[in-house]
Amino acid sequence: MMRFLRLIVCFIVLVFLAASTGCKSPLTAELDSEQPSATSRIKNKTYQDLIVGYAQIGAESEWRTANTASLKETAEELDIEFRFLDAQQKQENQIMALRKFIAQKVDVIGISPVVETGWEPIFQEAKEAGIPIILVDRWANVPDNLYVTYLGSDFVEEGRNSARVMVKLMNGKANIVELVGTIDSAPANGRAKGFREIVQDYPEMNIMDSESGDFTRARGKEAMENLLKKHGNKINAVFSHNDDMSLGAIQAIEEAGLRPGVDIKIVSVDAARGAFQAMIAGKLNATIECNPLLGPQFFDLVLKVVNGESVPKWVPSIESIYYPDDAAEILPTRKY
Ligand code: GYE
Repeated sequence: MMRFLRLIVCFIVLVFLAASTGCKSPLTAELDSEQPSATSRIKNKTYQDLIVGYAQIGAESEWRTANTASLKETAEELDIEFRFLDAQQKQENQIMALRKFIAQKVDVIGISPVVETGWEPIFQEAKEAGIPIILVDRWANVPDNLYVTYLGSDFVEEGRNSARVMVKLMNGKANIVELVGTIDSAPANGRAKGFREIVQDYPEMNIMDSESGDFTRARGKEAMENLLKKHGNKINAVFSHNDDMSLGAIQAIEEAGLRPGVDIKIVSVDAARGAFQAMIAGKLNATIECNPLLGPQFFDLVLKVVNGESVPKWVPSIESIYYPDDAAEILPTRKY
């Protein structure tokens, strides 16, 4: 009897707890959902209501300059309060920028993480402060629940395309040196991986050496000088992770008395104006497009996120491949 009474008391307590903690039976939940919820009654935010913080990597390349301009121009057009910080290619500066944005209680944070790793603690801080993070251009290696979406390119596919182009250009036989972007950055990791995925099926496509040029023209030139010193005339192909490093490499090759684009074929990534000019001059053999004009798509995502709309976990950019043949015709249409 006592046991039975105890059971009844437990049941009543459980029912009471469920009711007071908002636990609902499927039926009551369904009925409730027909009423306008508190959030749907709140008016949707517009661009003018928003404060957006953005932690940019730096100004290392033509690509980055175009990317920054696209973000700033779009923010201005849409009349958004845009707080932009340039981290000069240093992760610690990006972390400081994020901390600042959290203290300022911005609505959304956008970031192009300079490297892939080391973001979890600061992303966690933003999450605890209720500020959503959108990854732009570069991906960060963090659990899915620490960012809302990633807007950017498929770097592995860019690497695969670079290799496909290189295989054709060299008829499946080459001594390649690789100019690597910023070490541990998503584009450097992805492009290196994709390139190898294709090249491994061609036994005579030999990746002789790799050196980082940190995505800049000056460092690309230095890296190419070192590689030429080490391997001399053996090199007949360069895979460069971006156009700025390719332009640096072109200078180094010319200074070594060789013809870039002829003695040493070069395949590059970005499709910036400088690459088109180099192709017209016959010094670069192809460039794989990586689109930096992400401003409009970024702010579109920001608005959706603050208004609770669902967004895909990855929004990829649409990209092409360009060759010297039609470079002169295409150059005037290029926006970066
Ligand atoms: O390819 C390079 C830039 O993250 C995709 O960064 C971007 C890369 C781009 O410095 O030029």
